[in-house]
Amino acid sequence: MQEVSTRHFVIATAGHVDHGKSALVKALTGTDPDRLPEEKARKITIELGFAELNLSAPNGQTIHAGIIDVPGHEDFVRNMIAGVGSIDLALFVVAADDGWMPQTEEHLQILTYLGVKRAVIALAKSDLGRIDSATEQIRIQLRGTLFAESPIVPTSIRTSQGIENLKSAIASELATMLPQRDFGKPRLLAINLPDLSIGENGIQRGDIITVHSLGSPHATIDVLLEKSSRLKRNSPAARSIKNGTSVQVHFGTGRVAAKITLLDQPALGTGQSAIARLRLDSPIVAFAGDRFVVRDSSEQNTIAGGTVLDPDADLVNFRSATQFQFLKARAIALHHIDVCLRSQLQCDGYAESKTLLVKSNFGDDEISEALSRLSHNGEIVLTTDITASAPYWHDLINRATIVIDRAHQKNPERRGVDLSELRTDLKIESDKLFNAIISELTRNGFVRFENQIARVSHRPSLPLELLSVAENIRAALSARPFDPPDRKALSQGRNLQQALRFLINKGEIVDVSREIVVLRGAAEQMQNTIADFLSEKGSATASQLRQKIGTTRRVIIPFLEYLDRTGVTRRIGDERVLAKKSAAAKLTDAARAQRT
Ligand SMILES: Nc1nc2c(ncn2[C@@H]2O[C@H](COP(=O)(O)OP(=O)(O)OP(=O)(O)O)[C@@H](O)[C@H]2O)c(=O)[nH]1
Ligand SMILES: [Mg+2]
Repeated sequence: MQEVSTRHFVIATAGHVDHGKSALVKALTGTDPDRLPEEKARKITIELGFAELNLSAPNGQTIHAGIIDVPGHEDFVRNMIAGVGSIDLALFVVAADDGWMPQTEEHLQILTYLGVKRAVIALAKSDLGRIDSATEQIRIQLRGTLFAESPIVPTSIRTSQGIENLKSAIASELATMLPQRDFGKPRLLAINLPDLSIGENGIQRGDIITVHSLGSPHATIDVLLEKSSRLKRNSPAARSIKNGTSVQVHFGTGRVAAKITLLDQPALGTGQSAIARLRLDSPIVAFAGDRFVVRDSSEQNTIAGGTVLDPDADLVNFRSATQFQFLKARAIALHHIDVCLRSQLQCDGYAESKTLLVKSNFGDDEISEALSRLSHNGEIVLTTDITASAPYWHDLINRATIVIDRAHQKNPERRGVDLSELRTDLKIESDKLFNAIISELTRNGFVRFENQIARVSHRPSLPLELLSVAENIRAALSARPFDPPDRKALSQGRNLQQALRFLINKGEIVDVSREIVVLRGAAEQMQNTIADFLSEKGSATASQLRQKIGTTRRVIIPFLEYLDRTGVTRRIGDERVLAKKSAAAKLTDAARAQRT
């Protein structure tokens, strides 16, 4: 037996006040969506109402649709907008006796701004008007809109005419649609959480509950604004939007006051679109691609709509060339994931991979699929944490290579370049980016030791002019190997310092302390003498060890501290003993000696 699954959709009504929306919802579902006493008394819808409709589609599918019934009255457009924010299908109601009316028009524009693409039109009260002429009028009004081809179904709740037709029209439309994808980024609008406080300090209508990983809310967002070409000339709603215009912006079920700044044109007239910055009175969590409706500040007219291009514009200069490019690119193809990724990486050069398009309507799978495709094409570079545009990345790698090569040339005696120096030269702020660059370098011909990096092939060597300097240092140290001159005397001037650093790095000279350096051979002799003495006596004072070696206090104290640090000896009060490790080593030596 073939399994039949139920598909779920959301429908909202739309249309002028009193045109029969709620009556139609009741006729379709049996549920009266007007619940409030005030609604019953005034015979008008105020708040959103809800009902459920179960249908079977022509292909046998069962369909479950939640219906949101919206108010038509001009005073409640705000509630209407909240109802139609993320629906699959509009049930657009026009009364046959009244025909096309102001809120029929306003609701059509709102549905368009919000990206609703499908509708079924009910020609309600068909018992009261002339079906032919009303249908003709509606077709003319819908010309050039997304609903131009939508079915128009005459209905009457008085005669029950057309109710079944309307059900099948809705079922046919929904049967051909994919339900909205769940892209794994919840932003709830209606929720039932009895423990939450409601009101001024708690949550309010329009507040968004979301998951932390989607990032923080922002009060500056960059958008594409559009003003419908349908607005009647000389009507208040048709007035151009200028820089600094104060408006009410309706996002989802919420509303926030905002000021508009236009990017590259003085005003936005009917039929035009423009990139704009919205400075919101309070921050919101918006996603790139989110659509919204703009009403004038007094909430009399719907004056524009728009799409979010950059939901995190707080720290970005609106008029910088990079942001301009970024917004232009996104404005053209916001639904195209490659365009969105490219535009961001072209603008920022790189991003932490896990933050890329987090605030967008693309799902995680879609994003990682696109990233691997673009990386396969060579457009971007993916590392564990970082995604970078390929030119940006290769430029950094090239510059790093140049910095390191120059440093090797300039200071061939040095082992490599300090990472901090390299980072400053490359002007990299992000730890993650810098680490990614370093690991890329170490996979390709470079080696890192502690806090330095060098070419694998780099062999530190003294430049000619330092050879004699190094010779002088060797001579000075070997004159009295156990009582060498002060380190200060060996590091006066850049040449001495460089040569000394080279000999230390090379291992010829041991860096005992800030005051003392000794030749490696001398250091080994001193260490052996001390170890033998301690292994024989168990412990000894610094003074005994100094006499044993024949050196001075100036040298023995730092040298013993050096042995403590390197795990050869351990200090107990005024005495030194062999550290466990070296004592054990001595024992094995002794055992070995006995055996042979
Ligand atoms: N003759 C006739 N009257 C209808 C029909 N449908 C609705 N009405 C009447 O029209 C009036 C308004 O109907 P509602 O369903 O409340 O209209 P509405 O569009 O929901 O109104 P709002 O929600 O306030 O915008 C009511 O008195 C209904 O009885 C119909 O098919 N024929
Ligand atoms: Mg109603």
